Amino acid sequence: MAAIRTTCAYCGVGCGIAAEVSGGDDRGVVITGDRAHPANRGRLCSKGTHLGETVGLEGRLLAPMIGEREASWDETLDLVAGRMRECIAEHGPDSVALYLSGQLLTEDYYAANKLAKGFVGTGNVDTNSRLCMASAVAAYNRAFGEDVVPCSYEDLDAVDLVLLVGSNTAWCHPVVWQRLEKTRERRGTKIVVIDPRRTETAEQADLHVAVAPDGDIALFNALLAEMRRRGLVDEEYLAAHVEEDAGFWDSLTHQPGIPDNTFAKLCDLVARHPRMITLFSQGANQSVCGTDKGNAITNFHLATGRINRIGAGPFSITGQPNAMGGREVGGLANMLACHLGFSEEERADVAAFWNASNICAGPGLKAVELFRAVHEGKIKFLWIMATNPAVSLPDSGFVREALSRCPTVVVSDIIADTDTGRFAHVRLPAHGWGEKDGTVTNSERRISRQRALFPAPGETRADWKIVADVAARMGWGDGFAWNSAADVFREYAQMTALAKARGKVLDLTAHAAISASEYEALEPFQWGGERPLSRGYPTASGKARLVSVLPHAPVASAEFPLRLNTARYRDQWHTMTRTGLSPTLSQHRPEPLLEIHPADAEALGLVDGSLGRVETESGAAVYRVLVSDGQRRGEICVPMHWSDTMAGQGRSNRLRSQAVDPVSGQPGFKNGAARVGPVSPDWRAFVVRGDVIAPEGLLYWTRSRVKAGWLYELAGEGQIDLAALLPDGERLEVADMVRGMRRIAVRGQDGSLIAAAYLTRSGKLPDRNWVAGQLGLGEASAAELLAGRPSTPLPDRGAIVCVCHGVGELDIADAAGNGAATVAEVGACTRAGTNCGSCRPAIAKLLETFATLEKEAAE
Ligand SMILES: Nc1nc2c(c(=O)[nH]1)N[C@H]1C(S)=C(S)[C@@H](COP(=O)(O)OP(=O)(O)OC[C@H]3O[C@@H](n4cnc5c(=O)[nH]c(N)nc54)[C@H](O)[C@@H]3O)O[C@H]1N2
Ligand SMILES: Nc1nc2c(c(=O)[nH]1)N[C@H]1C(S)=C(S)[C@@H](COP(=O)(O)OP(=O)(O)OC[C@H]3O[C@@H](n4cnc5c(=O)[nH]c(N)nc54)[C@H](O)[C@@H]3O)O[C@H]1N2
Ligand code: SF4
Ligand SMILES: [Mo]
Repeated sequence: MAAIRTTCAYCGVGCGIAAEVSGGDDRGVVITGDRAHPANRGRLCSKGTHLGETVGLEGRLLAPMIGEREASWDETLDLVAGRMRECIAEHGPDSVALYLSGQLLTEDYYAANKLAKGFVGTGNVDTNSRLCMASAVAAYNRAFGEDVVPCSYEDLDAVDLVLLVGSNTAWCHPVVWQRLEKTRERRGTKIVVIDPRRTETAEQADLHVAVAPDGDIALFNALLAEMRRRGLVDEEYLAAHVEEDAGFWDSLTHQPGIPDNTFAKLCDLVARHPRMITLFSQGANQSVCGTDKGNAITNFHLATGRINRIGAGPFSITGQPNAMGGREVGGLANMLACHLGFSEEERADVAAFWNASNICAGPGLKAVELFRAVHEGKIKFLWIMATNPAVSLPDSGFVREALSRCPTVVVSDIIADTDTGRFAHVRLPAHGWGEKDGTVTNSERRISRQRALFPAPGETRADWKIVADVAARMGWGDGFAWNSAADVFREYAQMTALAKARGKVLDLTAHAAISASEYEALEPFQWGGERPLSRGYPTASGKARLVSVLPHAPVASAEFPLRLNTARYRDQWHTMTRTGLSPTLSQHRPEPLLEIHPADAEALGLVDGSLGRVETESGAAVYRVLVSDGQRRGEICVPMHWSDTMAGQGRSNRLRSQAVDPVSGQPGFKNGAARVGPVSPDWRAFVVRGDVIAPEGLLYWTRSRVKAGWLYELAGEGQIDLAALLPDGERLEVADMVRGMRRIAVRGQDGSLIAAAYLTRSGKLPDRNWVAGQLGLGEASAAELLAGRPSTPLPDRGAIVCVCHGVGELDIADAAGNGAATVAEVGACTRAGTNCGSCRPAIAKLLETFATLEKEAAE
């Protein structure tokens, strides 16, 4: 069967996929990388490779829901349009808000933005990109006059020095990382990681600069001052192409904030390599000074002329698959559409183009403000699409209060039970990745098609179509009379003529007459070309700008002495509504970890593998402790991923405050004040069963996906009714009151294991992997099930490193013991790292650890 060429569902690298659908109702699909796609040339990371495990219908929202009742589309759309109409009539257009997502297609985004800004007449349409790259957008706007990423992936093939600022590239943009590794092999490219944590990316770098949280502005200012001292400022470029804020050069007086020898090494690398890219991500953007960080970076590149040349430039890498598409079509509340602002003429042009009855007067509220307005009762109708703000917005306790107060909450999602969906009055079933049809734009401004692989299940509809259906019921059908995604795309491409006429770079007018069949066959293409700013800057003067930026120092707090960072895991995506369903991806980090320096852990009485509670002014959360010298002293890190549907206490945005960057409105997710203490449960247990439960009254629980069901980790105080956590069936049981041990296995009529629970008050629990592997099988004896291990012990493979081939740490240790010294040699013996390659940095790190241990043993 011919493969369908589409684009990955996950990150902003925007990898092309060739999908071979195996047919039938089981939605089987074989996923491989599309060799013809310029973003990845056939490569895929672990998340892309295992997309097939998350396209099933498990947990899907398949019909419109009014409360807990399934309803017809007709009834539901009437209700949504009716509530919206009442709201506008009684409280005005600004009582309505839409909250969108970089996981919508450009066509969806375009439709939603048009509805709000053109017809409802409110600017209150914002997106989760506010949490993601709003600061980079603001910095680009200040420096270049337009939101234009000046680099391309091709530059990564020709670069000599890469500074990765606040980017765990090996985990979050793995295919870009693999591309950099290839360039390094070919040209000896140097890689510097600027990140307070020693991440797997930092482990593989030539230099790791463990900057203090938010120390980036001081560092870049000092770096630029030093380059000026060395005569490396490009005076010619500055004179021809750049304006500067008054006093700009005098403002660069800061200490770099890192050890002298590290700074010296950094300066030497930077001085020697003019082909330099600064790739920046959330460690830069998600900060209360994120816009200034972005400009510290653009300043450096402008001043040294390291921009608009092959292998050089300040490269903000996008997170979500279509974060960039949203930026194009007005997903952000402070832009209209097609990079236009809210001036009288721009509004008039847009109103004329849309034939819009009620063009909005000006910018709307940005995400955090927007939810504050919901909380205050100013917004009474909120429509959330393709995002899970009850988990992902900061201060999520407050966000939940806001949602529960809002008279109408509409949620368009693909999953039935999400944390946000629990607050919805109406839930609308959308097409998921395997059914969607449209376009996305990746980090390098490349537009690619997402193509449907399966027929749409149940009553699901395209997100743009749902918007158009509501608009029609509002009486605005003429503006939304599209029959296909191609129709929407064509209208958007035509609309970019408004941007073009104003000298903007965004210009898709070459596609203004695209036919349905041309759209079907559309090949990936980049707007703006490879170096879009090389023809001049889209400002009034045609010049870019050096913006004076000053370091920002967080206020120390005696009550909350630690700095709290939040980050991502290699194999989980955001709030886990999709990757959390994959048994393969769930092996890498099945529980949310509190990473803490050994000295801090000791001082606080925390040991590796125990539980720790983090508290801030906003709330508290509980994690499994991971003692790690990759953390700086006084700083801790927790993951952003766990929601209330996946864990009892692991939702990290309970901890985050509403503090935002004053220019971009982006929250400071990476740096807050916290304290930590041990949690000492009376008992610990784990349960495996086929279905989902939500235990109550515990100190801690989490669930993670295993092949035939779920593995639950539990801990609590006092008594626990273990049997109550298990389904009915034939029960086998042992207990040892003295040791505080209890074990129960439940078998079905056919003798297969349907659930099991293992509890201890002081001892060890059996091997989860073996027990979870028995779910649904009838092979193990009663004695084996109660022992929690097979009578002939299997070799212990240690924690799984390579999820594609199921290779564990101890397998790799064996290979190393047998002489494998490189990642490639380990791959040749064990197959680890030979498929998607996402685990290669982890293998490299293990090899280094083994080598050090061996050296120490020899000494
Ligand atoms: N596996 C996986 N990949 C993803 C995603 C996912 O959920 N999972 N999400 C996608 C999305 S939407 C996004 S936005 C990207 C995010 O991609 P990244 O930005 O790479 O991811 P994060 O782990 O959020 O943060 C990156 C690093 O910033 C560091 N940092 C914290 N504070 C500072 C600071 O003050 N200065 C500096 N220099 N660094 C700091 C953190 O320690 C962390 O290691 O990933 C995308 N890719
Ligand atoms: N503490 C902390 N918080 C963070 C971050 C951090 O680093 N630290 N990072 C922030 C960043 S950068 C981001 S991007 C956000 C991400 O945060 P969210 O956007 O809230 O996370 P997702 O889990 O991706 O939510 C997507 C939702 O849309 C649904 N969905 C998937 N596909 C579709 C579709 O095609 N149509 C519809 N209608 N629904 C769909 C999914 O089931 C899911 O419920 O989190 C932010 N929050
Ligand atoms: S790097 Fe991985 S997650 Fe990102 S687009 Fe490529 S395959 Fe998908
Ligand atoms: Mo993001």
